[in-house]
Amino acid sequence: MHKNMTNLEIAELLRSVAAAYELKGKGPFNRFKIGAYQKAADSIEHSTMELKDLWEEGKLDQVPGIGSAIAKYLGELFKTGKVRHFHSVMQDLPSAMFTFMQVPGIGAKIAYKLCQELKIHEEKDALKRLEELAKLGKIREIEGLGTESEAGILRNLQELKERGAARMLLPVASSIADDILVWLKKTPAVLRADPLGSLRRHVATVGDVDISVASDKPREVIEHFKNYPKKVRLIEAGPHTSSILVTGGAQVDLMVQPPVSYGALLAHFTGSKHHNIALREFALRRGLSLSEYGIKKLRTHNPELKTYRTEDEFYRELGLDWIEPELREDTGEIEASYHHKLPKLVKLEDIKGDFHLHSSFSIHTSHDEGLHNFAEMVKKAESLGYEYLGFSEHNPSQSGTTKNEVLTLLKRKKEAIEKLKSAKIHHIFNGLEVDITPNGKLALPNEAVDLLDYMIVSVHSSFRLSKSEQTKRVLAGLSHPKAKIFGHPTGRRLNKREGIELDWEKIFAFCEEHKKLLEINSWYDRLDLPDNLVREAVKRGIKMIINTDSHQLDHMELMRYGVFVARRGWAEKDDIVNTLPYIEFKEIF
Ligand code: DGT
Ligand code: CA
Ligand code: CA
Ligand code: ZN
Repeated sequence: MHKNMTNLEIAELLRSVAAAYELKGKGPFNRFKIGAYQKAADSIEHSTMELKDLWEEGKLDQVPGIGSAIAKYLGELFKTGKVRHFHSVMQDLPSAMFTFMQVPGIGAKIAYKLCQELKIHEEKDALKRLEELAKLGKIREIEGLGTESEAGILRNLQELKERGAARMLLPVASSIADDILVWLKKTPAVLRADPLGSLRRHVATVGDVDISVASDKPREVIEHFKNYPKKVRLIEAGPHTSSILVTGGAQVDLMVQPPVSYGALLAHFTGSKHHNIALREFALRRGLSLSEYGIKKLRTHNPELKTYRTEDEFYRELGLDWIEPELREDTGEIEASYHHKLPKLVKLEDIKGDFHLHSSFSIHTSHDEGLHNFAEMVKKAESLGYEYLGFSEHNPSQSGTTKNEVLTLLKRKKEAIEKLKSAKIHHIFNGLEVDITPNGKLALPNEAVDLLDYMIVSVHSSFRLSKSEQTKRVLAGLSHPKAKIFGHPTGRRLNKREGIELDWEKIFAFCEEHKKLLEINSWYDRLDLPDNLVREAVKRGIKMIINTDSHQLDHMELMRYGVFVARRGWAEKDDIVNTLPYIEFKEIF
């Protein structure tokens, strides 16, 4: 417990108190208290306002779910960093118990039992010990638990580990950074400010937000940073660095350097770590030592520090071409830079069309429908400067429609699109996103396919087939001549679901031979094909298409995230077919 706890931490604390009451027995009074603490925890977890701010404004009792007793305890917490009553309720209980309760499926009673029977009391390494003992079969020996509980606990421990490592999705981290940049620029001491680290490299998920500032007054900048209105806690502050925790729980690291050495700072904190290490070794072999301040020549009597205003000058000093941040992962970029062979990465401005759009045109789709109609989406595409687009609603539901109904629906859609075309609004393609069913068949009758210009074929079910079955399934689905695009190929959902297992050697070979396109889906929790597979595809000369998978107009602006993925995979304009002008693009379909 301490004075500056975040909402999430407070919610967890209240759940611990509830658990303590739960162990104390079943009296009606206890049961009432347990409910009250749990309800307060739920409400705090979902509150958009920081609880401490509300307390300072005297509005704590206005939060639904927080009664006067709990409000009083929270006041004590914010004032003194402790709640005597909570201490007295929880003091006889092993602290490891509350750690165990983070594991899904472990409630207060089981947690307590595990502590007693396995003799784990301290929080430190509690989960690790629990895992070890579960693997040794010690949990099944506890009365009331069995092999099934043991297996469940092991599974849930694994899940917790993965979730514990949950990272922010790129757009979330970007918007946190943008807000802080606006704040930083409010003081004249800040001459320039940039997001660095994984954020600047446009990694799909971001651990913490790194920000650099050019300034001759670092102290003023740090003070201003510490006053950021959404700060919930100061982690540390030094003469030119500081870290804070902001609303929502993200950590933000700040680094300040004078403008003369800003180039070195950018290079040092853009990373990745592996790129930095490789670059340092590369420099050392040339008798140079790198730091966030600049470059020193070693083996001279009086090694003098040379500073760099820009990253370009910094890299040039090392005999290297400037390297795009997306490439800085130590996967050959330093070598390529040295030989002037870096790729000319594809850019957002190169994109001339979007081919994965879900409109509201009703064809009784098997999955979700879009929100906007053809004309609205066409207009949006025009505002984005596109030359062409393709509508690809989900196929009609197989269980809910007969074959004749499907044909009627798709004829109607074709006519509607023909009408748009004759109005010469745009170059419009009539597509469909079709499920590849678990047995490899497409969820659309063949006659219906004849009505389409193209199909995106995708996996939307049975994600856990074995690698060989899954590969067979996908290749069967892709083998139809009109199945031009393999949609969101791995099916991953970042922080939610692992991708399907595929034999990529076979998939690539098939795409190469039959000129199939791999989609780079820009939806921010897909970003699928992932960047490492993009890189493989680029190496083999397999073409890709970057789509947004939009279900409404503003989704169409997510294209940039797909472009980031392509860039991280070293893709150039030529690797991405929707950079082609219409005349050449239409030849593919
Ligand atoms: P993240 O935050 O996990 O998404 O990934 P990054 O790449 O932002 O990593 P972070 O925040 O730990 O570090 C920020 C920058 O600092 C990173 O871009 C490279 C640099 N850096 C981190 N660790 C090291 C290190 O051990 N050595 C060197 N030379 N640089 C490092
Ligand atoms: Ca970072
Ligand atoms: Ca960091
Ligand atoms: Zn899909």
